[in-house]
Amino acid sequence: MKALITGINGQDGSYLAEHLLSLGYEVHGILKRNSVAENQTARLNHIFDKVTLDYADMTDMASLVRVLKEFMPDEVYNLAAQSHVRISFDQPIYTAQVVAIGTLNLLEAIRLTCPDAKIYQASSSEMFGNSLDDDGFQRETTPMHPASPYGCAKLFAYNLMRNYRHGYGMHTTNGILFNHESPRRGTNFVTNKVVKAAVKIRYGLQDKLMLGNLDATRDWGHAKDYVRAMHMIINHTEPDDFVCATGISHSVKDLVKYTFTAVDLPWEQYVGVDEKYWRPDELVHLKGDPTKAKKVLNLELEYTFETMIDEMISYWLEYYRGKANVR
Ligand code: NAP
Ligand code: G4F
Repeated sequence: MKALITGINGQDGSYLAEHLLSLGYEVHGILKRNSVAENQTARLNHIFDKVTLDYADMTDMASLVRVLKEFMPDEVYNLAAQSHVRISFDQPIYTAQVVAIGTLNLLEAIRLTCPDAKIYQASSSEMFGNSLDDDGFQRETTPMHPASPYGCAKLFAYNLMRNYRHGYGMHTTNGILFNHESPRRGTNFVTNKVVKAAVKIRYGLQDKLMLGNLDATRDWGHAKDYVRAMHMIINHTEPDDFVCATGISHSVKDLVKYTFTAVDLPWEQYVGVDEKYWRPDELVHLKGDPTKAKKVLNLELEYTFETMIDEMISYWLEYYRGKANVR
């Protein structure tokens, strides 16, 4: 089996590449051009010789057609995105070009070159916005009212998948994934920002941590569990849409308390709030109902919030050990 991953050098792309290689797939990915080429593939260093990479960009349909024609994949995982919600308010047009029009470019490119390929779209719980069912959960049937340019662009891409499924009979699927983290998470997302800062403070390498909304709640799972879900979703007999979530949510303040306690620091002394990390519109609560994925796909998650944060803490403790002026 041959898989093409857009966004292969991102958090999820790197774990998905590992997972597919372990299942015996030939794995191919696209990279967009970056001036510091060596940093761009940092998450792939350990499997660099096992995957093939080609330059292409979601905003350049000709480049997508070229790569698809060359590789003719059985499965395409569309993970590429400007994926930072706060930054989507600063760069709304670019975000829409990559996430919304980029997905349309990819779908058209697949329709022209390899229409039988199965497609997985990295849809997001950010599409729900502040819409909740009466029981406080979001699920596949919850109305979607996105609260950011990123969420709006993801909703466009989600609907395209459904439209190409119904209109052209293509095997297009959506994983509606709630937040998922790991030591490979970008350090400007809140979990890795908090964990990295707590460890640096513990080692005397940083004085303070400034955050935005501490009351927002998120349903945080582990990226390793969720890439297994991606493979299950694309390979389900009928193309369909699935929520992937833990069903448990925590506030940003809970995350801060858990992390600082784990490294033996009183969080109140070190954590402040800076308005620059607030968003013009805030998605306040996310908690997903994973019932459908559990029942239909038999999806079981291995990590809990606590084991995931512990793994991230261990990663940063190891990273800074030796560089530290421990106090
Ligand atoms: P990530 O670490 O930010 O990775 C995004 C990837 O997209 C990177 O490889 C990036 O390459 C690539 N990319 C960005 N713009 C591109 C372009 N114009 N052309 C080609 N590639 C481009 O995100 P992630 O956390 O792995 O998430 C993977 C996908 O799932 C994203 O679509 C995200 O929106 C979605 N999602 C994530 C979560 C979550 O909690 N992690 C939840 C729901 C949905 P560079 O690094 O070189 O820029
Ligand atoms: O870690 P975050 O930036 O993730 P957010 O906005 O929920 O988006 C992530 O999850 C989505 C799925 O729901 C993905 F689709 C998306 O691509 C991305 O992976 O922020 C989480 C919460 C927010 O409520 C934010 O306001 O943390 C709050 N927060 C508080 N202080 C902060 C900060 N977020 C960031 N990034 N930085 C802060 O200093």
